[in-house]
Amino acid sequence: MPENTAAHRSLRLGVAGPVGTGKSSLIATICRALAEEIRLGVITNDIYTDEDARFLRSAGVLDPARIRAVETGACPHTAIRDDVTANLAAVEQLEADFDPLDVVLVESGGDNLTATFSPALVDAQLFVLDVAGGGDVARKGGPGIGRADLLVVNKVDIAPHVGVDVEQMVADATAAREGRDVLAVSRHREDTVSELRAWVLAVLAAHTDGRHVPQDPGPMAPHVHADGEEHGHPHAHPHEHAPSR
Ligand SMILES: Nc1nc2c(ncn2[C@@H]2O[C@H](COP(=O)(O)OP(=O)(O)OP(=O)(O)O)[C@@H](O)[C@H]2O)c(=O)[nH]1
Ligand SMILES: [Mg+2]
Repeated sequence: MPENTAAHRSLRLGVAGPVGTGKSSLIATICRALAEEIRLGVITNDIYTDEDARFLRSAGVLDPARIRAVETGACPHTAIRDDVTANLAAVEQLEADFDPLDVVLVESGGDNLTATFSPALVDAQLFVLDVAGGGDVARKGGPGIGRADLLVVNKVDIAPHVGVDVEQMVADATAAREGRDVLAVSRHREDTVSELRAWVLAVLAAHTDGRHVPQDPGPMAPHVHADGEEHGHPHAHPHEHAPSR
């Protein structure tokens, strides 16, 4: 049996970003573009439901058994960064049940601009913004915008309707990311879907031959937990979950 190193197991690819920016749709698009070529699995995270998993199953882009939900029961970032146990168990179970898988996509519950995956859970991560959030968002930075492996500026088909200049938004994002990858994507534009598909295949190739090194985009913004434990400087963002670490 091959050693269980990164190079011998699936590429675990996280998809994070604010609520409603199109994470589930992007995963459906990736599955549609690649399901015949590579072996895929999907883990979704919702706070109280399995709605995203049900949406993806009903999209008919992947065997429904390969799409599983983790109900986090707390702030989404907790389950993808502070205590990844439930997600890691779900990913490993999926990998064991469908061995071998090439890529497992992990969708974070929609969170704020600073939520990122721990490199203990994923090998690479996408951060998804949409043009409806406004052209300025990309400039505002934060760990996901600044240092995720790929920043997706999503729903570019509606840019004219929300008064956003996509080229400018991509240029701002590229500057904020010091040249890291940025893609303008719409699920309604095949040229952008092809670019996204090529990006995933390139990271998979780099992962498989050991060239890809997982990066930690960095912790989320300092915040205070409900028990009063401070992480960085205090900031009005109380949580109901147990303290991390
Ligand atoms: N016009 C347009 N709408 C899109 C696109 N992608 C997604 N949407 C729409 O955006 C809405 C939210 O999409 P989801 O994929 O559910 O977003 P999400 O980020 O998974 O949402 P949460 O999981 O709730 O945070 C839906 O109404 C989608 O149909 C796109 O490329 N263009
Ligand atoms: Mg979703």
